[in-house]
Amino acid sequence: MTHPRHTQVAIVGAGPSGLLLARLLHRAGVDCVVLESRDRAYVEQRQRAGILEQSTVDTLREAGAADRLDREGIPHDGIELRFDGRRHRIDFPSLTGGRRVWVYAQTEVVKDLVALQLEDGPPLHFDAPVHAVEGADTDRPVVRYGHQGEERLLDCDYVIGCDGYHGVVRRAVPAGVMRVHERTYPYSWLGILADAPPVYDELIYAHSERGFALASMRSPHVSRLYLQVPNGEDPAAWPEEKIWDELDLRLGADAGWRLTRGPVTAKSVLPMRSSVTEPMRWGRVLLAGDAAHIVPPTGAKGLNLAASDVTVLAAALAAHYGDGDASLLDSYSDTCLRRVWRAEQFSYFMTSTLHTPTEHSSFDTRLQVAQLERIARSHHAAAELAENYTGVALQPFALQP
Ligand code: RFL
Ligand code: PHB
Repeated sequence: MTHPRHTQVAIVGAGPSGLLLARLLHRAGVDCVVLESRDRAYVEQRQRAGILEQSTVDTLREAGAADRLDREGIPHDGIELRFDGRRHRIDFPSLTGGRRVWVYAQTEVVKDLVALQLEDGPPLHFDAPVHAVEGADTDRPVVRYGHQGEERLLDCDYVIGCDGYHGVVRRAVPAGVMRVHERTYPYSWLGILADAPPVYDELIYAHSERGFALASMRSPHVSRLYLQVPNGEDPAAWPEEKIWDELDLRLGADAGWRLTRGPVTAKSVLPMRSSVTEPMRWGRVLLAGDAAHIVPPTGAKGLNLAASDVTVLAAALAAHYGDGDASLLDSYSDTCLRRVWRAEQFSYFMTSTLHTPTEHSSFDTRLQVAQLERIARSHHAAAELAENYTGVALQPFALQP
């Protein structure tokens, strides 16, 4: 593939946000190039999210990237909460007027988008780390990147930072322009992938005095399971038997309840963080997805927020190039941040309600159980959770007050 020297939109990062933005722009007739620092196999195999909201599925369909999702994605109409030795199911459709979510792994979304992009463009370059963005305060920023042992330059009208939490694009913005609001948590997740059938046909979020546990899935034969562990935990401290025993203890609502065990094929420890950078735009530099905000994974929101940002951004760039209307670009940051803060609040709520604080007292635990009881007994409290989990509708948030 030849390397263009100019494009309308330079997209840095080929995670879900960069890839989806590229598809949406391509369909809208806007010219773009995607630069990704890692190789294709790495990007396609990175284990991450598993839950797609309806609006994310709709955007993937709009982008022409949902054929396999429509065949293989598993619709879920609820989740189960386990606490205090009890089980309580949250039924999404009846609480939200028909909304649901899909189990379809981020790895598969990324594979589908990469395949489409390599088939019919726009250009996507792997092993092309961006080193710097120059002239970000001019009308013609330049992206400096490495590829095949050479330093290359790409001129563009706009640079989009889809380069994740440790990305470089935001470094082009002078200090003090963007403000970062951040919180870290005193615990992490140990996540495993196992060749074992899921224990239940929906996700289980379990509160336990031993710590939080989550039972998710990737397919009818593969389970994705998480355990709360202290920060800095070494995955080697968790041999397979210990992981399964602990999952049984934390997830088990009934005596004798057991997970079906199987070989563990991946194991890692994931720290948790909440972070929002605002505004998400400075002149011709715009941030999207994890480059602009991070949520702890308990609310399953990260990938969905990334999809929502780029849906807004693609429409804004299409309006700008199509009929010279810059108003959507001007409101991009405000439009996205309303939804981002809603998701931040929900993710914080799910995290702090379900995890055992490191220095917890029995009082804290009883408060958490009282909150979970409230969700189990009140239609309003359950509907609040279900609405947030299935995704706040984009449209009302796109309207100006
Ligand atoms: P990504 O996926 O981090 O992609 C950024 C890309 O940028 C590249 N890059 C560069 N490329 C060129 N030059 C540079 N200088 C570059 N620097 C970086 C990187 O290599 C990478 O390819 O960000 P993006 O696209 O914004 O996507 C965000 C999502 O990946 C993330 O929010 C979700 O995975 C979060 N998340 C979940 N979200 C959900 O909606 N539902 C879930 O169920 C869910 N579960 C999760 C999750 C995240 C997790 N982890 C690992 C934090 C579960 C976990 C365990
Ligand atoms: C996952 O399947 O990886 C997953 C599901 C729900 C979450 C987090 C992760 O809240």
